Amino acid sequence: MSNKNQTLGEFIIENQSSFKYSSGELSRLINSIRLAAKVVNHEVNKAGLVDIIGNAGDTNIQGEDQQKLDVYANEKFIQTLTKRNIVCGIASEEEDSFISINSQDENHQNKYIVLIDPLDGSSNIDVNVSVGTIFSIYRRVTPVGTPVKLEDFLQKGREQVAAGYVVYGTSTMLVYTTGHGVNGFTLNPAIGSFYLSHPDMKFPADGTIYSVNEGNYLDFPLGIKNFIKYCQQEEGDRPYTSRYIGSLVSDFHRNMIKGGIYMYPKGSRNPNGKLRLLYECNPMAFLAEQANGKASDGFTRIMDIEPTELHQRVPFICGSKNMVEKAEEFMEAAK
Ligand code: P6P
Repeated sequence: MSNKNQTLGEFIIENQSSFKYSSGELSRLINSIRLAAKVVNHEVNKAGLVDIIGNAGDTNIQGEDQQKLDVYANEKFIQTLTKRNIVCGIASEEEDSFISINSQDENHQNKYIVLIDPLDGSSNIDVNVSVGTIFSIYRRVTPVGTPVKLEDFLQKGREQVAAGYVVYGTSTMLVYTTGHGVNGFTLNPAIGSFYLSHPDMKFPADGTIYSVNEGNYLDFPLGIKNFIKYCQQEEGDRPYTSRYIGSLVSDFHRNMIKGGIYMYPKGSRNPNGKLRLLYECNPMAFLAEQANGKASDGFTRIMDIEPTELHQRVPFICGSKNMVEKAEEFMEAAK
């Protein structure tokens, strides 16, 4: 149940009872993400004006240069989630290992863990192109009352209780699911509130947009090459349109609204693909499936993949159901 122009806070309260664990903790958790998103949005929006653009002079575990906003966003999300005393553990793209949160939860009574990519697409920051935050929420699997363990984070994507993203674009939106569909909220910066602007978001079953970095074409598996050639052929609604922003959240968001497919296949430089399973692919796959879309590695449903390590990468194909299934057909045929 949702009505347009409802604030995110009102929506959370109204829909809290639909969440089977509705003890209010998840609501408080989503609210803390909302707060962190507003704080990060404020910095992202003025990145060009203050000395926060550019390289933080460090590299993360991925070996990627840490942009200052990456570091800032990471700190703000961790700080906000810790202060609200709701989660027992956090994993982040910017942290080598997971963080056990017990500063105020010395008895480890909190039940939720959060995995985040605090600022995805950060290479776009200096050129004023959209970036995003991605989050994934699980209930812990180890006993309440004990410090979290790696196994709490290495859960299959199908165990997620909530997932979402913030897209810092021409407007700032928070889009999330708790397993009851996908809803999008747009920030009114003058008031500082998110308003329900995109209720019950759904991927069109078909689309005419494909998103992939074709600079890597020669490196792609044969099935992906054949699918791209299929997209480019003159027939019916093809050739499709190629749109690739270099920011997963933005490409996903546009494809969900207009219909389309996003692909980050494996290649020689990225033998397992580039995107991280736990805090990029799984949350986006949860959203995709909740919006009648699909997400796989070309063969296996993303949310069925058994994680083996915190920062593991997987090939990622996600978007309109019929387009993903067509790509999977080409992958199967080229086996
Ligand atoms: P490439 C950003 O670093 C990211 O993780 C996604 O947001 C984006 O789609 C992809 O990588 C871009 O990678 O190799 O095409 O520049």
